[in-house]
Amino acid sequence: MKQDKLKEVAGYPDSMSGRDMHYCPGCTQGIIHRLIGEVIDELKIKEETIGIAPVGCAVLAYDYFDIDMQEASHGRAPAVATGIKRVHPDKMVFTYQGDGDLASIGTAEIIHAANRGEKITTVFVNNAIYGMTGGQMAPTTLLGQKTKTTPRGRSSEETGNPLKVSEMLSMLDGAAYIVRVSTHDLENINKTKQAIKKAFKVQQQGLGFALVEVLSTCPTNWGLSPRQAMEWLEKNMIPEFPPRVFCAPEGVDEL
Ligand SMILES: Cc1ncc(C[n+]2csc(CCOP(=O)(O)OP(=O)(O)O)c2C)c(N)n1
Repeated sequence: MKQDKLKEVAGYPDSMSGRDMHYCPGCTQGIIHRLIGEVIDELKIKEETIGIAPVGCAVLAYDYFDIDMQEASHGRAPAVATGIKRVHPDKMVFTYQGDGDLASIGTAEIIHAANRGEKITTVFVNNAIYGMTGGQMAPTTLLGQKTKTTPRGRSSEETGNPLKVSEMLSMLDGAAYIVRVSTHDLENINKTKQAIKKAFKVQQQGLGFALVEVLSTCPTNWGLSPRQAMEWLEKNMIPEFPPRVFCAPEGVDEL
């Protein structure tokens, strides 16, 4: 019944299942899922798209899309995507990964997939924390940010500095399109959708590896209300992780 009501108001992308999501109030992962669903619908690629779900809060992503999905073990989504794309070069293959999954245990996989120029697309959700496991420090945790494992705030002496994944990957020759976007307000959510669409089109045209880093919220583990979390993202994450295009193939704006 809930689903029918939602359909009356807005409708669900055809490429999504419409199941109720388990995300906490104020977490923007549901929005990011929806944007991917809208892009798949608009590009009319539902039947040829294969998504790779991560380990992290989005572990159940396969339940929320009505497309072929494959679960990967923690951090290994780019390796799984590589295998699937090479066997099915005509398919649209994307990974969906958090910052613990992609930038901690899976650092090697993402660097080498990007460096090889695998023709896959990665949606990288940066919420500056390990959400699923209860709020431990991630590589992207901000200096001074309190987490379960940095109760006095992250210090660079002890745990290094926030890892700038997009900056790093864009240095690699195999990277075709690397962009950072955010979900803290409507304007930025719309930009996020456009970036995801371009990243899919880069793959469609065989131009190489594409990654969209999406700044996201984790009100539960940040200890904030949904509204405060949006404000915290804008105030604290945007200066450290400024949204921008890091590299793009020629003519990307016409895509
Ligand atoms: C091999 C392995 N190591 C550790 C874990 C525990 N673990 C599950 S999810 C996770 C981190 C998730 O954080 P992130 O990728 O940022 O995603 P989020 O939950 O914030 O969306 C960890 C460490 C695991 N499941 N498997």
